[in-house]
Amino acid sequence: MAQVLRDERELRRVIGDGEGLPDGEVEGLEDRDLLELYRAMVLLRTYDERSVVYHRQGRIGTYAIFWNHEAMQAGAVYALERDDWIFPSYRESAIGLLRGMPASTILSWWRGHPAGWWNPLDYNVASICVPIGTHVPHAAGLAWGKKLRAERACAIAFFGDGATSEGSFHEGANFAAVMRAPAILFCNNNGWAISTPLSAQTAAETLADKAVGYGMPGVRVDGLDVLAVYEATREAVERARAGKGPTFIEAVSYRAAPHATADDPSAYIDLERVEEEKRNECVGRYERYLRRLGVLTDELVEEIRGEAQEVMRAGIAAAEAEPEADPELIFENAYVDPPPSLRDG
Ligand SMILES: Cc1ncc(C[n+]2csc(CCOP(=O)(O)OP(=O)(O)O)c2C)c(N)n1
Ligand SMILES: [Mg+2]
Repeated sequence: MAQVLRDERELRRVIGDGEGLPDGEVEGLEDRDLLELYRAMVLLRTYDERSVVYHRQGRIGTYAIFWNHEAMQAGAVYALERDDWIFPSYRESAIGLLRGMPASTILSWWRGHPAGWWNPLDYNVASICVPIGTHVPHAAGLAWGKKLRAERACAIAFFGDGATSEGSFHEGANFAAVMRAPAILFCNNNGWAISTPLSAQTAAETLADKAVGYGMPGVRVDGLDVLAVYEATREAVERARAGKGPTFIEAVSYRAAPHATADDPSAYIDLERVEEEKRNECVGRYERYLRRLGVLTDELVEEIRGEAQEVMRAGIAAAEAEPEADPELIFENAYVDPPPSLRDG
């Protein structure tokens, strides 16, 4: 198995291209696991594509698209156990689906409805974090707590390339490393922080280089290769459980969708590159790998897609069946002494 290198520069890759680039495999994964990973990716892809449609129909609010991030999310979560904690950013809003959270809960979150807030203990999935990077110290602290209690669990925080410029990222990374907390800092480097390109984000050669300064290993993986992501995360989890502290994983991609439904990237992005990324998108790439292995058939693809579509149909119906929320809730607990404009309004 590949080692976690201190300064691994090449992107780790397992899936080939069916031509010159050979397919690899991950030790310990059976056909059943390979299909579970596929099922998870299709569920996330379906959630994402349906959400964009629901947004256009006015059925959910602004939505942060994660199209082509499915390999990072599904691969990393598959390397965890149920007791391990996940700290998502808005880009991983639907990651709870992989822990059995109903789609209606997440759709309600994007509808701004109170039914969209869950008890993190029910799924070991923390609240979706919208402020950039503020959940990194939370994940580090929770992981440290697990260590103090001599529990086996670890914590993973997902954040973007832009988050690595935020103070809380640095505080969380330093704290996790000094405390040797069983934490995984998973950076989805999609090359953009809204319209800010990576070149304006950092002068470092790679984001994984930042790990060295904190004394933790940094790994770089192809973020569109679900098996490489899985393997790198599994190694990070093993390190965490062995008391060796945190790992920084930089999963590299190029954002192929708008930042969110309110964004028009044609004003700033390299559109040719986007088209190229779309042709090599992660679900199709994994599907072709599984077909080359003879693990996936047309019937199975249809069945898995059909199941995911049904989850979404049921999810939006349940979210829309929620009674309307009381607008007063917005102000409850917000003020000890409400200003007159609110009190008398
Ligand atoms: C503390 C904070 N500052 C600014 C913002 C506004 N904002 C929302 S998304 C975003 C870009 C983040 O980019 P990145 O970390 O690369 O994540 P990505 O959206 O690419 O997944 C910014 C600056 C915010 N949400 N929180
Ligand atoms: Mg980004």
